[in-house]
Amino acid sequence: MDDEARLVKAMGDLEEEEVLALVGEMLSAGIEPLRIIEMCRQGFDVVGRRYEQREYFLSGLIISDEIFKSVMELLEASECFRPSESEPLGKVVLGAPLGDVHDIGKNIVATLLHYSGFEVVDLGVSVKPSQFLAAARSSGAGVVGISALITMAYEPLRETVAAFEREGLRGKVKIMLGGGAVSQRVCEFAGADAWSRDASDAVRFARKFTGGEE
Ligand code: B12
Repeated sequence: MDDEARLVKAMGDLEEEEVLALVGEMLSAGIEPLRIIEMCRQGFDVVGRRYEQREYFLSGLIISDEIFKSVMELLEASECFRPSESEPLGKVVLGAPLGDVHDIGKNIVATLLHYSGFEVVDLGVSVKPSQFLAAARSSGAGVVGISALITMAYEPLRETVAAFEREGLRGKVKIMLGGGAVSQRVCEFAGADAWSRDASDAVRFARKFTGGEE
């Protein structure tokens, strides 16, 4: 088994020491932090499946969150994320939809956007449509990113896009979706402009939506 497969397995098995040792080794070997994050994400999928099969309980989900926080601390301490020195590229409002408290993916997206030169207005989790609207208005952001992990959030996603429509802001504000619960169908259902389950696409979309190069 190679290091990447071992990392997915260790994350799935909730073996914190093993996860951190592997991440340390991979960083020393020059593996891209986004690749490390992707392996952890796959490990989270294993945790999610085991939770569905009742092999893990809520505590398993909580432990996976704790382990990943330590991974992010290691990544940040290694200074692999470097601040952009350019002028701010634009503003992005970010949040998880109403009813959804998952924020790991959203925080990764916030970090990448920030280090790519965007100003991020992070509204946190369980954000009401009216809060997305108010933040986009007051900040003048041209992009809203919503990170959805649970199916219960589909309706709030649609309501959020509808609220921008109703207020006549759809021409000025692009809405991108991400997170484990989104897909092309969900994007169409909600009426959003783009979707992805890859954090780096958030930067690509934001560049495109603010008139820059993808
Ligand atoms: C950790 C976890 C938790 C933690 C979350 C901690 C936290 N601070 O976020 C806690 C313990 C709080 C939790 C709670 C619950 N959870 Co939970 N949780 C998970 C788990 C294991 C991992 C989620 C995760 O962080 N993945 C890793 C990140 C990195 O992935 P990601 O979010 O998809 O983000 C990536 C991309 O999608 C992309 N991205 C993310 N956002 C955006 C945004 C944009 C714009 C773009 C472009 C890209 C992008 O970038 C990221 C990096 O690539 C998942 C299982 C899974 N397979 O994901 C279940 C899961 C999401 N949870 C689930 C459930 C059921 C719950 C609970 C209801 C459990 C309960 N009984 O209370 C509660 C929900 C509470 C609520 N109302 O939201 C279900 C949801 C099922 C469903 N279909 O709705 C899942 C799928 C588990 C399962 N298979 O059953 N959970």
